Amino acid sequence: MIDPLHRWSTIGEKPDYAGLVTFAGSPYTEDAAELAGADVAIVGAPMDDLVSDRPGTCFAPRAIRAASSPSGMHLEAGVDAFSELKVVDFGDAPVMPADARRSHAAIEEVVREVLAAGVMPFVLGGDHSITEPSVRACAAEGGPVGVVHFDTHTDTAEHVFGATRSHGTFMRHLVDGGHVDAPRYVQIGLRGYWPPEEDFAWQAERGITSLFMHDVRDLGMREVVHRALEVVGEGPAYLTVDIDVLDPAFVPDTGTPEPGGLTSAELLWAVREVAARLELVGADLVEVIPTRVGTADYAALVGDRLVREILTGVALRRGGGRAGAREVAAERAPST
Ligand SMILES: [Mn+2]
Repeated sequence: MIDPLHRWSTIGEKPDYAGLVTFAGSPYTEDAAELAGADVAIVGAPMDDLVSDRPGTCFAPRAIRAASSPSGMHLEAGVDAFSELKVVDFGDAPVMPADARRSHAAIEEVVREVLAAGVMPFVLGGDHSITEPSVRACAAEGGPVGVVHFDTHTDTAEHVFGATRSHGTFMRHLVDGGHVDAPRYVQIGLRGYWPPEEDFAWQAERGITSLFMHDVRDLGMREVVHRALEVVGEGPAYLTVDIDVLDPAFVPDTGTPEPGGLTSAELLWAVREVAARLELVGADLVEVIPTRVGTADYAALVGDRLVREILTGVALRRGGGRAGAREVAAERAPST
């Protein structure tokens, strides 16, 4: 296990731009035996073979790590997720360029190793198809999961350009395969012009809940998240965040951007609230396309902060933070 902060321990603080690039300066290991006692393991899934438009998400795990900084207390929640939780960077799954099947198998295997150690996996994509092997591993461990899915798109198509394996079809595979409990599956942030009506009909037959951007506009973010939490309820749940749910004004660097999306402030609050309220067994963040270095890459920076908010929510759920911090955080939902 390598601790990137160790050399700076006498000073007390490592500069963000120096040292080994791990998520938030977390200790790094690729040895599953060293996961014992950890709460969360970061796993990179650097593949983008299954995109329908712009590639580049294979560079995101490194870029998100490089845009991240060592931890500190969350000023609103009153908790430092990285002191409350033992977070380990478990490195990248050994993906194979141009062989999505083998890449998915590699991701599934690494996520299984994390789960077998009793640790929550947090996967950094990659295109959104990486959610398929990650959820499969989670469901194999504890049964079908409920899902909170932030995205512009449903990703439940039967085909995209005639291909069944795609970042636009994986949720259908997960539902059909019994890995996702459809009545406990909710989508948030849908908008635009895809998928066609027959895919929404397929969803409705299975009891999947869709919350659109016009619902966010009409009801407000707090009510939308409240409804999502009601849908998922008790039991194991998985949180997947496609960064294209954000308006391209905030993050244009994603494969299939669509105007009219969430603000960063809305999404940062929402993912923390979801993580604080549900029994998360796994999570991922996908579809970031980095184009700059370090914190100059805004997509990677927002990606890093989304992961932190989710970890802050997990820490709050486990009793961390100031007294009443969970309630305070919920009260401060951004109004839209
Ligand atoms: Mn997606």
